[in-house]
Amino acid sequence: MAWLQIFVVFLLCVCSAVVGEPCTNPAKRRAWHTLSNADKLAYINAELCLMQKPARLGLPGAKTRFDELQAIHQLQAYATHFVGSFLPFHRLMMHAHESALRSECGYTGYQPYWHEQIDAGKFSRSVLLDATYGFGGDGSRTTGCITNGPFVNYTNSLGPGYEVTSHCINRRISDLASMGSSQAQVDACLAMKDFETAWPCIEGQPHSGGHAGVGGQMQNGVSSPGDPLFYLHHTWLDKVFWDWQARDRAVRVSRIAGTNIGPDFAPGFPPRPASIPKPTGADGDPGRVTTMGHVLNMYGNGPNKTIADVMDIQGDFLCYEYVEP
Ligand SMILES: *[C@@H]1O[C@H](CO)[C@@H](O)[C@H](O)[C@H]1NC(C)=O
Ligand SMILES: *[C@@H]1O[C@H](CO)[C@@H](O)[C@H](O)[C@H]1NC(C)=O
Ligand SMILES: [Cu+2]
Repeated sequence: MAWLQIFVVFLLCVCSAVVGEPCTNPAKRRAWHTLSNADKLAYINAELCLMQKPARLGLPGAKTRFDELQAIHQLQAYATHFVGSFLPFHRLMMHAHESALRSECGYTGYQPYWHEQIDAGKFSRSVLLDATYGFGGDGSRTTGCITNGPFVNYTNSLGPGYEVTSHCINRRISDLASMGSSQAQVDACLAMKDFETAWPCIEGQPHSGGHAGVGGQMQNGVSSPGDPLFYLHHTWLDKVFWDWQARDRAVRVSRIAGTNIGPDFAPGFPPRPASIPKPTGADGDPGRVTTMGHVLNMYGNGPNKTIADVMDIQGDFLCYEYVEP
């Protein structure tokens, strides 16, 4: 009977290779507020490493690997906001960033998130803006440039908006605007019953709370990933999305909706120049509605995936969980 056992083991191996490894040991994404100083520095140093690595994908204007990740967003801002793919797209982008930190810069942790409820209404006093164990503080009132912290000398090549210019990381913190990230705003979205209402709720406030609360480039709908805080903000937003999905998991990982054609112009989004193609909505969808087969384009920063691939954060492709702060 030994041959039968060997055959069964062989079949199991082949089958699990075909369907992918099940997510049995999800990576832990933690709140920045709960990280040790050593963990914070490990993350910051990995980001600085991406800022020092030369670009390799040939994307317009990008000089570093950090810029190339920003380019994913700059090149398709109108195709990925105000559309059904908004949340899955940013989920995959966070994964591409986390993977780059790990595979190219020796980072052994996972993407942390900014639990913004803690700081809502008082972003200016957030520990995330610490000059030593954080991302540096507010912009100068004269130049807009951040004046301290580990990223003070970074010359960003993309932005503002669609422009390709050399500039500092700039901010203009607004405690008032950061109220949009409050627990009450989050709870209002978590209470939504279907994707059609949960997605625009999440994309409105809390999404805008983090962007407008930080201000400067973070408030630019096109070039916002030029501020490294973008990744902490959007990973938190991904947590809000997941917390909503987890309330009715089987249904909410298997259904998507919403238009796949964004507006021609949106507040906070500079007008799309002729060099950037108008989104056609044709990325794998048969019609005008976002479907599970919709392709999320990472422009070579990690693999393209479909929405179906990323709807479950503990599925065949993604494998992580959010640790509550
Ligand atoms: C930024 O550049 C200045 C001037 O060269 C230097 O003194 C400072 O240490 C640099 N700061 C960082 C965080 O790299
Ligand atoms: C990713 O998707 C875009 C748009 O569908 C496509 O042009 C590109 O070739 C794809 N990239 C890869 C690596 O498959
Ligand atoms: Cu975005």
